[in-house]
Order: sequence, then structure tokens, then C-alpha cells
Amino acid sequence: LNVVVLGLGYIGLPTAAVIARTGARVLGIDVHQSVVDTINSGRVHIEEVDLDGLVSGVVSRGHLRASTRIEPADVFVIAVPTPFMDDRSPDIAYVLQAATNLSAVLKAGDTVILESTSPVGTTEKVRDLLASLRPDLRAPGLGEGADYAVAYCPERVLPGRILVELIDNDRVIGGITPRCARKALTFYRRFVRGACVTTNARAAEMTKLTENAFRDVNIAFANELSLVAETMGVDVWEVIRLANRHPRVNILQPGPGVGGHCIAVDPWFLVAADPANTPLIRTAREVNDGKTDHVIARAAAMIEANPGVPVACLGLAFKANIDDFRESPALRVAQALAERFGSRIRIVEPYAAQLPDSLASAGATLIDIDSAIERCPLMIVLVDHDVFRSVPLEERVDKHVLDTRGIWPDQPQAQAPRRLQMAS
Ligand code: SAJ
Repeated sequence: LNVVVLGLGYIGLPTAAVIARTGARVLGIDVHQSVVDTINSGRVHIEEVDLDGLVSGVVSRGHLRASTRIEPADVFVIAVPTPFMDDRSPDIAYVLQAATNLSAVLKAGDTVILESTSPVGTTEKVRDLLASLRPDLRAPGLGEGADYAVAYCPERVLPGRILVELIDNDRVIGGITPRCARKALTFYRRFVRGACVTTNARAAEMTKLTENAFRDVNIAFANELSLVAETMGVDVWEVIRLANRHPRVNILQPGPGVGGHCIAVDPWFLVAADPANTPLIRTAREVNDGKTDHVIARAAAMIEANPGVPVACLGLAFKANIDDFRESPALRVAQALAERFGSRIRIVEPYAAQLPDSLASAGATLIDIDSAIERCPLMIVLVDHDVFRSVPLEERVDKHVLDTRGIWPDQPQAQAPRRLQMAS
């Protein structure tokens, strides 16, 4: 079996490697020559648990190679980004570009699968584009018979667990026609251990958006509770722990806002599709973004109440134990504080070798957790990395802490903003 994967990012590369491990011959396509060169040398350009070993193995066995140029194959998997535009409407230009590229080598019997998170109707647009570019082949769902299959099968993997979840998670496979779905199903059965459930393409597209909107709405509920609890002088994490003892209550964790390239983006695709009927989804997005502003304001008040004292911001990643800073609320908080307080802001981020330029030029510096404990009386916890969680009370008992992730439940709570001794 020959497989082409278009887009070698956080989803495309692990997917290509997992398929290559089944013995298929996989060609990964990327627009960046540097990505192609890195992979062909058996290395990876992204951090993901166990990905480096897998890629070096399948490349050295000749099962995976990369190129900027498309070649014929039996199955094409599109895994390119679908960002949103300034007005928060989805931008599917990369998907359509990928479809245009593969149309040049498309032949009878092929299967085209879209995995990128996409607004409802995108798979039909891909089919329409292929139909117009290749009038010599019969496109599925437009008349009698079809020479190739087109399906939508969203990825659902969690960064940090991608290689496990690619195999174990259930997959939703939406065909343009039932026959397209069956062809895609045969492909996923090669490497998926979870259930593969078939439906139509539009339902599969909406399912993906629904999953991430569900999580966003539920995190917004937790974030809203955290504000109410603060007003009431109650520990929100304790309330959630207690409420979750109810057999039908399962509240998520509040934090400094929602980051990553999926949950902070995908709900907008549903809002853009039907603004009149999505007040809840839109409000959830606003609550989660507003939580970041709230954290910035609280942190700034705490820093202002302690003139001259160095401040440690713990974490920049969008969530625990990963090196991904995309759409990170922690980064947004750190940036706002650095712009206001300059060199007083020290960043601790074990997953960064250096600070992003914008933070460095605002005067912030990168330090390790030990120096932060030694030198920074003020600490703002922005990410729940394990290394932060493991700091024992005795090393932070005298600190003035704003813990946005609830990782130090035993931390003595300051009543009013305390004035601290300036560190020597
Ligand atoms: N977060 C909270 N509180 C929580 C859970 C998460 O504040 O209780 C925050 C995180 O800190 C992070 C953000 O939400 O900033 C998103 O993190 P996440 O772990 O919920 O999700 P992602 O973005 O890493 O991956 C999600 C997953 N979707 C769902 O869980 C429904 C994943 O399965 C998808 O494949 C992925 O989006 C995607 O690519 O769409």
C-alpha cells in the first residue's frame, strides 16, 4: 500500500510514522524544505513522546520518506492546518491547496481522506474541487458510480499522548457516500485498535467541532466558578473536588484560560456557521479568554503591591508537561507582565531552551526553578508542569503565590496583598 500524508505537523508526522510502521510505504509532503530534510535524516522537528525513535526506525527501514513534491499513491491523508481568519471565520485555504496538489496524481481506485479540523461542508468542497480539476474521473456522490473515494476522519489525539491515542482512540469516519466511508474504514483498520464508526462527512465534521466545543464550554464553567469562589473567599478547587463526589457531576479544572490550537479555535467554527444559535459556545470562549485578562489584572496588582520584588512566572506552555506554546494563556500573562514590569519578571519554563523574542525584548529572563525558589518572593503559577507540582511546602512556605492551576493546595493563603522584603 502506498500512502501520501500531506502536512507533517503535530498530527501528520505521527500519523505518517504509525502508518509506516504497519509496513505501508509512506511519503510525507510538507511545504517546508527544512522539515522534509529533517525527517529524511531520521530526525523530528516536533517534540512528542516516543516520536523520535519511531520516525528514525521507519525512515531507516525505508518505509517513510518526505518530500515537497507529491507522488501517486493509493491513499491520500490531508493533515494541514485550518486556522481562523481575523473575523474568526475558518480558513480552509491549506486544505484546498493540498487537494489541488494531489489532484495532479489522483487515479481510479484512490482514497482521499481529510483529517484536518474543518467547518461543516469542507469535505464536500474538497470533492467538488477534485471533480472540477479531474473531469476525467467520476467523483463520488455526484451521479452514478465513482472512481475514487473521499472521506472525513478527524484526528482526536491529545498532545503528549499522540502515539498511544492514534491507535487506541475510536475513530469517526464520514464518507461522502457509504462506499467512501467503507474504503476509508479499511485503511484505518490497519493501525487503529479502537472502534471505527462510520457516518456521513458532514456529521463527522460537526462531531469533531462538537468535541472541542464541549470541552471549552465545560472549562468555561470551571473558570466562571473560580471567579465566583474568589469573590466569596472560597477555595474553588476544594468546591470542585467536593461537587465531583456527586455521581452525576464532573467539573473540569479552572486555569489561566484555554490554550492550544484546537480548543481555543474550533468552537469559533461552530459560531461562524450559525451565530444566531450559538450564544453558549460564544460566551464560553469569551469567559475563557476573559479569565486570562483577570489573571493578568490580579498578578499585576500583587506585583504592584510589592515594589522592586522579583517575580517568578512558572510555565509558558499551553498545558502541563509539553513544549507547545501555541495560543498559550500562560505566555499571554507572562508577556503582559513583562511589558509592564520588565526585568522584574523571571520566567521558569523547563520546556524552553530560550525565551520567545517578544518576552526577552520586554526585559524578562529565563531562570530555573531552583533559582526561582532562592530569589523570587512572588510566584505566579501558570502551568501545572510536574516539576512545579513537586516543589514541597517547606521550599515555598514564605512565598506570596498566585496559583492559577491549584497545584499547591497546602499553600498558606495571603489575606490582602502582602508587602514583602525585597530579596537581596
Ligand atoms: N484546560 C483547563 N482545564 C481543564 C482541561 C484543560 O484549563 O480541566 C486547558 C489546558 O490547560 C489547555 C486547554 O485547556 O490550555 C486545552 O487542553 P486540553 O488538554 O483540554 O486539549 P488539547 O488542546 O491538548 O487537545 C484537544 C483534545 N480534545 C478534547 O479533549 C475534546 C484532543 O482530544 C483533540 O485531538 C485536540 O484538542 C485537537 O487536536 O482537536
